[in-house]
Amino acid sequence: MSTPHNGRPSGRPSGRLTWAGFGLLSTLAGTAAGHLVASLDRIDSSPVLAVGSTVIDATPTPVKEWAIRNFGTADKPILIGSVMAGVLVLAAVAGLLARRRLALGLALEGLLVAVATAAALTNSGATAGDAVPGIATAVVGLGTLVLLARTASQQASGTADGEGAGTDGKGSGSSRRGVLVAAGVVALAATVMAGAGQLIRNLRARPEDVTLPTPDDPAGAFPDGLDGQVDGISPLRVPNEDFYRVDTRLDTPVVDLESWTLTIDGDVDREVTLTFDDLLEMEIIERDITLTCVSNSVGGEFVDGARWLGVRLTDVLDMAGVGSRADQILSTDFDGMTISTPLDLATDGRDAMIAIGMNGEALPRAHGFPARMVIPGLYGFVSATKWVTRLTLTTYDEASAYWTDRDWATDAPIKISTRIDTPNALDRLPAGEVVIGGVAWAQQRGGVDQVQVQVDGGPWRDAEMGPDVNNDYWRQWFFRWDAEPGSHAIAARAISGDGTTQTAVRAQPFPDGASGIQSLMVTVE
Ligand SMILES: Nc1nc2c(c(=O)[nH]1)N[C@H]1C(S)=C(S)[C@@H](COP(=O)(O)O)O[C@H]1N2
Ligand SMILES: [Mo]
Repeated sequence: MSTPHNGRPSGRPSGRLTWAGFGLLSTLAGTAAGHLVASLDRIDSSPVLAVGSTVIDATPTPVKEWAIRNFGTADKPILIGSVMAGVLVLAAVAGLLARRRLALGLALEGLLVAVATAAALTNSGATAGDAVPGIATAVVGLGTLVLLARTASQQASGTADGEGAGTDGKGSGSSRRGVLVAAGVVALAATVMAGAGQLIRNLRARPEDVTLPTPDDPAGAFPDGLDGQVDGISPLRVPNEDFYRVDTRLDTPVVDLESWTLTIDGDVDREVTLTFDDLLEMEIIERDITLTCVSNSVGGEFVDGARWLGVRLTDVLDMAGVGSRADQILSTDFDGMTISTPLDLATDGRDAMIAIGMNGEALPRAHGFPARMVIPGLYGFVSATKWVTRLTLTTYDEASAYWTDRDWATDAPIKISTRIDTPNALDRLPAGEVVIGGVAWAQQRGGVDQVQVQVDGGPWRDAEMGPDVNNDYWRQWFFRWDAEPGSHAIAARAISGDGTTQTAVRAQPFPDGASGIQSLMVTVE
């Protein structure tokens, strides 16, 4: 294997690829060990996730906007992927440095671990304990690099002594085998550790083990939507696995149900802490509500309707007794992430709730297990705190929340909007009857009364409306269009129950939600 071209001791194998591989493997093994250790306590201190969330938090809002526009919900996998790719390049460099001098490689790997540990320690809510996964990463990562380096040089010197070094850089089968076996063992160990970390997390809390109570105040019978009738239209009720997901997390949080509590504090008569069982004892309500993300662009995917089960937010607040100074509910999730909600809007009689169920199941982990806020009519970033653990009654003067600190609006009612689900932009369609269909929403604006469709800038014509679930729910609609050959522009707008017509004035999502009318081109043949 070895060639002493540049005066290195002949016992040291010179395969650059091999050494780059050592850097990669030792870094992966260290990272997997850190992830495993983090999974035992606080997954956020896992080296990869810690670096990833630090990058997310530090990303300026316009860049985030751009990423969401271009990658949608894939922004996170892309981010983790880029962080990982960058780290792996550096890991390979560390391996190459170690080939020259082991200490150099160790120094670079040590630096990587130090950065990840620093990221974990500066996470919101971090404690000194969050350094432990970093230490595990360092011990396993650096240790593995030393071991691999040693195996390689032993094999190489064994080769030099026994079978003769005269093989001119090719090395013998047995030396390569030794290095390969060592590398294989490390790769296997890394995989097992990463898998074990995931397994441990999954064992901790299982939404499927929760038995949901029957509602004291049930929602009405859910009507049949147009789902079966209009090809390509959004389902009236969106299944949990298809429901849009937007949050700052890189992982799917696993919150322990046994130790989970919800505390109401701040400007209250008495601080109250509720367990999950305490919630089950309260009056349980069931409501059909459509959530909408402020990042949704006109015609976008970040809006869906579901049936929620839970308790009234006002019932929870009343247990603590809200003081007279508060104008904000600052809600905090299990990890210290905060969302602020105007107190007057949350308590004005709308169906604001602490939800524990979604479409007949416990909340999925991705959607806030074991409990989240749901408030009709306000964008999710000021209302829909997932994995919620604390409601602090405070004022906007005293406290600000995650997105407020990033210049998003503080008070953000959902804007009336309509999405065309079918046809798709640039579709080629046969002439004759084409069914145009979609959904529209106007939560807390009296719901959707009417959707209108416009072809080629002509008159606005009424669409046929699907069932009206309630004013906080979206409504399906469709329009039979007699399509003639040529290229056509199709647009749709909604008129809400309070008599407002969806505005044509365009606004970007930042800072308080997109507006405008979706219009798309199709070709009829
Ligand atoms: N803890 C926490 N809750 C959160 C968020 C978050 O990042 N962290 N994102 C909010 C945003 S911006 C939206 S639009 C809704 C989305 O809820 P969903 O992912 O269940 O659709 O959750 C809200 N709740
Ligand atoms: Mo959102």
